Amino acid sequence: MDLAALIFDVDGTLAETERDGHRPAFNAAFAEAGLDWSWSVELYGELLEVTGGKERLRYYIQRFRPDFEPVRDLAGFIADLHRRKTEHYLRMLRAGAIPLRSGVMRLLREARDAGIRLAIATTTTPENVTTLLECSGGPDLPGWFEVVAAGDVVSAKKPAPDIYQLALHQLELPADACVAVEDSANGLRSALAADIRAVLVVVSSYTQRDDFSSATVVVDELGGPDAPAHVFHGTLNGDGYVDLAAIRVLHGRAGGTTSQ
Ligand code: XBP
Ligand code: MG
Repeated sequence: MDLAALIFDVDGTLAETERDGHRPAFNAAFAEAGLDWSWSVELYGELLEVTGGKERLRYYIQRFRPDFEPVRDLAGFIADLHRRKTEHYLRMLRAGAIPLRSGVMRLLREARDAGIRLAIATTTTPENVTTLLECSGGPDLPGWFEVVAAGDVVSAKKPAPDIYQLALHQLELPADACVAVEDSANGLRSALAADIRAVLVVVSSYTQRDDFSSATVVVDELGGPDAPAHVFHGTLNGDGYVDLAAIRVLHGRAGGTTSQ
């Protein structure tokens, strides 16, 4: 199939949200709830193995706070703490604290101008996606995405295929008409498990040591005309950065067709 859509992950891919966004938001929620928990940069890297904020909180309690007894049921306690965390995170986004990564707006604009459809497949909470797009990209940016598949709408989060399958279903497209753009091994596994064979990985601060050997192309940044991307794996055709022409070629190499 010809390339019809790009499906983007959010955290780590559109923006470096984890270390200085989600992590301090969790810590602020802990402090607000009177908990003496604090997630360091290093510990958070370990916790990122578990996707989804509520799932991450549950894992942390089981692994690091086995004697912790919430005053109410654990699921309710986690949901409440996570709600507080989301409020803190949204406040940071509204303050413009987290910019989009380099080349993101350029690539989105190029794809949109060429009639390539745009979608999101992410583990994070839907409001986080809309607010990041609005506050870091511009008020119109959320409207550029035809499909936003996010958070708890599926029962199994990445690396399960469910969120990519949902995005494909809502786009009404087969997997071979799409390219997924990801930053983590969990995200790569999720896209591949949904049969999307063309996956571009843009590594992020926490994922540099992940195994990306099954990705089509792995780069450090999307880059731009004045900032070439460094290629870790695969071949990036074109002018040395990720533009739509390069994406069409990688899509073709992964089994799609490359006609314009
Ligand atoms: C992102 C996540 C999310 C965020 C936090 O993974 O795992 O949990 O860390 O967001 P991916 P929430 O980039 O693979 O989608 O707290 O809203 O879940
Ligand atoms: Mg990610």
